[in-house]
Amino acid sequence: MSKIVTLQEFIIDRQNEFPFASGELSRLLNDISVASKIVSRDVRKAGLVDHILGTHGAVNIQGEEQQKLDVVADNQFIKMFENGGEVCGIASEENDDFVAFENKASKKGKYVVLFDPLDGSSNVDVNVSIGTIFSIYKRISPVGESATLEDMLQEGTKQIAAGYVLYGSSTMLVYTTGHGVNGFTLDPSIGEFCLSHPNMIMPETSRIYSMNEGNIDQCHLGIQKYIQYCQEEDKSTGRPYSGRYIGSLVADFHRSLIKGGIYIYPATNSSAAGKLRLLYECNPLAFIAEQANGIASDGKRRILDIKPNKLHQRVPYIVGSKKMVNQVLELIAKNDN
Ligand code: P6P
Repeated sequence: MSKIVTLQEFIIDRQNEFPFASGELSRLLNDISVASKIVSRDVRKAGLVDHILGTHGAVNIQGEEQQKLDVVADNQFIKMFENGGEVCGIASEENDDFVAFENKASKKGKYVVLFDPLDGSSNVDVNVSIGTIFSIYKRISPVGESATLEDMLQEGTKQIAAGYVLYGSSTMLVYTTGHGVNGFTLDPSIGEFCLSHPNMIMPETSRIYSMNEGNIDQCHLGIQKYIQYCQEEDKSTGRPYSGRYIGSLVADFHRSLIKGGIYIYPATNSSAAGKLRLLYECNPLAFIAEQANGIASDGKRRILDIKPNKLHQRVPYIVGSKKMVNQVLELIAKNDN
């Protein structure tokens, strides 16, 4: 049995990857792991709360209103960041505008965090995996002042770190700081994230594609042709492939990271920019994908190169195994009218 390596040990051991690191990023990553454990606990009891102890909107015995789980998660992460002293401001799916922390210690924080506190939260009701996604940037605004919108609207290539927490059959935290991707599984009996998936690499190809095919008639002809290709029978290329769509981005992405595959959320007639958000869904997962030898594109551009202009900006999203994504990009280029 190999030695257990906790996330805390791993972060400290890797601290020397940052020549000028004086521990702030290590502390920030640790803060995220602590908040994730608390959210994991709340997610695990959601079914009980919603069906036995009172649903959202109900008033509990203390006279407090039962909050939706994504609001609870959002508040948990914001509280952790605001009190941690490393973060000067945040942007989150749950907040229309960004939040600049005005306490003296936070204003000295070097980082901003953009996150989706509980992506896929509508799946809680049907007990399907959900996740937290986060992205960390160095601030642009001067240390000591309030965070600005400019701090939040940076290209994905500027990310210092990115990761996700998957609240699935087990709770896993997967992250990168630009030096590869590593996965940690929460051992609830000791309350520690333990290194379970070192040096994660996405297989170059796979027989799994992931898309809400209800959108198939509304998307680019090149994507339609790719899905047809996946569904045709051709034993020499292992087709037909398998369609797997959980409807929870973190879970669908994680499967692609482990087994290979492609996830597509295209532009549709009803949503010209697609559904997924660039800043706190697509960019962090794109950083992880590229660090694991995968690709992330909007169909024309590398996701990480896109200059954001709005906090909640949406982009079409094609992410996964290198050979599969490149095949889709070729079909899009070939069928561009
Ligand atoms: P649809 C969840 O709402 C989410 O943002 C992602 O987690 C998921 O992949 C996608 O939307 C599902 O969207 O339109 O297929 O229900």
